[in-house]
Amino acid sequence: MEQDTIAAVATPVGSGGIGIIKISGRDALSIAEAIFQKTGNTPDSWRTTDAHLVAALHSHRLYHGHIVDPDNGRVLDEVLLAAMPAPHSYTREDVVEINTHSGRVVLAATLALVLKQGARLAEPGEFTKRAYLSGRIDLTQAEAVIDIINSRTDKALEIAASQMRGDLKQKVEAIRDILLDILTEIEAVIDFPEDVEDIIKDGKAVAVIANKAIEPLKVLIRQYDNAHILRDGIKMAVVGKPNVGKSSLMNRLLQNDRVIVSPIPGTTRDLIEETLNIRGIPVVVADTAGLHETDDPVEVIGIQKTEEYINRSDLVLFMIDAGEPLAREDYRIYETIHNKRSIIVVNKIDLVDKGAGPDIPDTWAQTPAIKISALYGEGLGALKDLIAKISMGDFPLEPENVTIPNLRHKIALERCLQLATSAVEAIKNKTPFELVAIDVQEAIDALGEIVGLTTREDVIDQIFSRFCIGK
Ligand SMILES: Nc1nc2c(ncn2[C@@H]2O[C@H](COP(=O)(O)OP(=O)(O)OP(=O)(O)O)[C@@H](O)[C@H]2O)c(=O)[nH]1
Ligand SMILES: [Mg+2]
Repeated sequence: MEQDTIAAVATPVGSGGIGIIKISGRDALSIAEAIFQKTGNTPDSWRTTDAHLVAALHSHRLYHGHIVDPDNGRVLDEVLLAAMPAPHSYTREDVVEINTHSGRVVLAATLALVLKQGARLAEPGEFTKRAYLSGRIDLTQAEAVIDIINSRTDKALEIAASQMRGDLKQKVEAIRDILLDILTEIEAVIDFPEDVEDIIKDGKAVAVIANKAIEPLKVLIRQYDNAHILRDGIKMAVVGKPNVGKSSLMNRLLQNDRVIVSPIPGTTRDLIEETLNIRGIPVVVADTAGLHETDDPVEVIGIQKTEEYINRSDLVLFMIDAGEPLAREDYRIYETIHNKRSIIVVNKIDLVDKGAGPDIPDTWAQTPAIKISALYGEGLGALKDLIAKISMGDFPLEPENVTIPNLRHKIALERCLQLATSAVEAIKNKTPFELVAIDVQEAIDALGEIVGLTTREDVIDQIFSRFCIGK
């Protein structure tokens, strides 16, 4: 596949030690030749040899030299350059990487020079898309690249790294191969009914589909259900009436004084969001404005925002004061949150005798409750455990448990499961094999969507649009 040549700055914007410009495509090496002056050679000496720069540079080595504008001889920067000729590169095309100093101007000037030599600016994710289109990686591995970049916890990184190694791809392909074999058998039966191998007729096919397709599909779907929050995270809101200690808890969880805490009710007026890692789960936690009746227009806006946020949250920490009887506001807040996954957090237990606290109505019993002191940090470990348990159940976080499909994969796995199940039923019911074959073919296609064999163009575009430029 001969593609045009793309280039981009691959490192984040800003000042730093090095910035990298990546070039990929058929002109990558000649562009490098035009603008790179290798140390130890005058430009003339290596241009007079009839060897191309490609031949002059060993692949996958870093060469020291300068970027020089061929039009006017202006030296832009002292750099290290690596040439990675096809097919041994990220994209499987000719790739050149130039390590310049990292500054906005030097990177922009070097990139402009590269573009002037005929490359075009890469689109977001285009290098990885080329790696996928060239067949070096499948779609799950391409998705893992973005997951690695976006990982917010070690566990999320572990999941993404496993996917990048191809663990999910292999599991999906193994199931797909089984279904392909079955399809071949079924087609043989359709074409040559008299020579039928017994595999279909005596029920062996049913067992093969059940054990080698349906079972592993169920395992993968279960992995998603149990553990997808390790990669996707959860949104958690801390709500309660004014002054119960919501901001104090937020600061405790973040281990710094991010939010203003004061004895004045109504201190927090805006919604404050931060990301933290609770037992390996990326949690976006929001401290909210205390919920109560007020005429203050700024507080009113804060309260509206809180109510919207509650709707979007996966988990709500409903905080009450250990030292005070429940107020009308508490009952009203419970009404808003009782249908959500929530935890009643009884705060300020340092102010009351051990075991004491407000009388919690029996009707609230369905919601787990925990006692803490946000001020002194008491009960925080137990609260984190409870957050993790409510979010993940008892799912074990063992290293072998890191093949976790994403939502896109899960939807395809479920469709495959449903079709495979219906194929089994059809075989058992002696449905004509032509019809069984349709189910099996569609089940195969569902798996093909995961790895990128039968994925719709717009879905592929959408996946790569999540990337940054230069990846
Ligand atoms: N004794 C005691 N005081 C606490 C505890 N948690 C918070 N406080 C105090 O309670 C007061 C209010 O705390 P905040 O964290 O600002 O409460 P809030 O719920 O964010 O209040 P608003 O933003 O006004 O809704 C502060 O004086 C805190 O120091 C606790 O566990 N024990
Ligand atoms: Mg507050």
